[in-house]
Amino acid sequence: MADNFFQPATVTVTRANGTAQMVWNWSGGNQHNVTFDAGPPHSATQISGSFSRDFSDPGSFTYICTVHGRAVMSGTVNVE
Ligand SMILES: [Cu+2]
Repeated sequence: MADNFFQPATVTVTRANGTAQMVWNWSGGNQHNVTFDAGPPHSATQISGSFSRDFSDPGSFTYICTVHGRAVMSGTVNVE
């Protein structure tokens, strides 16, 4: 992610051995977070670093950055 967007905003991942891991990397100078509509784990609100989440169930997982809001910073992880 950067200021102020997720790139790419939509990602499709395929599970291997039942799990798919997604990693978000922070770039830019603003604070952001990754907050899922379906609940935690969420990332911290931070300026740099990374966050990873493992997905064991298929589905469409939507998330936003709560600092900048859904209209500005949102994304979707499609897990197959
Ligand atoms: Cu943000």
